[in-house]
Amino acid sequence: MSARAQIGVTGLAVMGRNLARNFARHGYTVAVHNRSYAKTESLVAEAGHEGDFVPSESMADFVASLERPRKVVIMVKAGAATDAVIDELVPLLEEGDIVVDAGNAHFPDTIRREAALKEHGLHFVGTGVSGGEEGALLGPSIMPGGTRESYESLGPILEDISAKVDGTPCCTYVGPDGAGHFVKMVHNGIEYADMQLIAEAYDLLKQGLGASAAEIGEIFAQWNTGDLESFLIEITADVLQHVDAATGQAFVDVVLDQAEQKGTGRWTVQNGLDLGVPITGIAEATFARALSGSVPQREAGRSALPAHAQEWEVKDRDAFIEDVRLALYASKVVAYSQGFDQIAAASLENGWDIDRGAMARIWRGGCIIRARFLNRITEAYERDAALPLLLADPYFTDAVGNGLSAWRRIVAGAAQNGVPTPAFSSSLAYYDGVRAERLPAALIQAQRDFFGAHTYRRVDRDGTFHTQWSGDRAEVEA
Ligand code: NBP
Repeated sequence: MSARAQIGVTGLAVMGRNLARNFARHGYTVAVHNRSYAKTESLVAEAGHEGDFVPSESMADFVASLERPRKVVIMVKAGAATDAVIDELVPLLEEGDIVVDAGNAHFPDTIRREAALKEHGLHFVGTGVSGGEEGALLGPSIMPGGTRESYESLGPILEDISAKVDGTPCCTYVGPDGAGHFVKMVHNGIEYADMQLIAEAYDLLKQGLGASAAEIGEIFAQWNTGDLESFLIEITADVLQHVDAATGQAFVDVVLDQAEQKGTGRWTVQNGLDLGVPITGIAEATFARALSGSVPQREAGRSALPAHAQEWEVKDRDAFIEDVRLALYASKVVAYSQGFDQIAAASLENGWDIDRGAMARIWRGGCIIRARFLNRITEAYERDAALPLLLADPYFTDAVGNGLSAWRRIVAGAAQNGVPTPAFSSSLAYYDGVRAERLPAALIQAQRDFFGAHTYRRVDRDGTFHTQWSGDRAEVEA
């Protein structure tokens, strides 16, 4: 076996197969391997003409077919399968070789694996890949972590096969060890928030206007020509206009209203809690999916709980549609602002030094949350790399400020009319919270000191204090 492949892919289910084809189509000689040989054979039989593939049945032959330093991309089911493949690979590799995990690993696993492979002199590059099957083939958004040294030889290949926007690759070095998978996780969390906000906008238009799915689809198609232009808005317009062949009804009306999740939203929320970062948009989106799937509770609630809501009387159809659009945009800015805060907090905690503007740049193409609006985020972080709050960037302050009255009208209207808008409402509450001169947290600190002697700080002098609540109520310095 001559070592002539420039890159190898092990794990040839939908994602690995398409990624391997993408490398081959870009002129790379690609070593391919899968646990069961049938997938390798079918890839070479069906796509062999697209480029230069070097198939191997055994892992040893696969490794032997790679030029040094070897670059092996693992694309298997995240979790135990990844560890099994790593265990098989490591004894076959040599110092300086690069192992890329392009699956959807949880970032603490990536940190653990990176440390373990470093002991063997190997580079381990936990890499987020977004864009699903089609992205893997035609150009995904790629978020590689690991060492900078590994990026020097691996980066150009990944940039080559990534999506391009205005000629710029949707791939850049993210940061050490788990940084790439962390950023991919937050990307997925933001995707949850974006989808929930779009779903709430759809519901508002449906309930407020009594509009049909197709009519709402046309509104989304119109929105996709402006600031909201994005892959998710585009597919929403398409889905809403799709008719179910079996019944002739709007497709969305025949789909069961119970959303599922694979777990990345949950990971993002769990991490937000660990870091103490209020990612309310992502959390509400994750809980909204959970509520939709809470079948016994929904059955009980449906029959027992009165609405005492008003009939929604929308007097000006066009003005209402514009209000929903502005509220959607503002809520979306909040969700992204929170997600970027989470990246900043994790970057600080882990010493990752993540460039947030660059993350927005590599999400502009290839991935599910690709959107025109991401350019504005990159520009905001170019103006101030240490920006503490995306919402406070002048562009976003203006953009959200212009829609503020509309946002308040929509959230108030939804509450009065009994339409659940958890993400719209909590985003507005976050906005009002983060801009507040003074929050009722002062009372919470006083309560905590009362029942648990947790102490408090004062507005008028430095130090930490406790009031002797059960005694003479004298204040003592703690
Ligand atoms: P799957 O997640 O369905 O995994 C199937 C692959 O894992 C097959 O190649 C299978 O080999 C291999 N595998 C398993 Br299962 N256990 C193994 C083991 N113990 N040892 C070696 N190989 C093992 O594939 P996928 O949908 O292509 O996704 C691949 C990765 O990409 C996942 O981590 C996924 O989360 C991530 N991802 C997926 C998408 C997407 O849209 N699908 C998007 C982004 C990222 P076999 O053929 O021998 O059973």
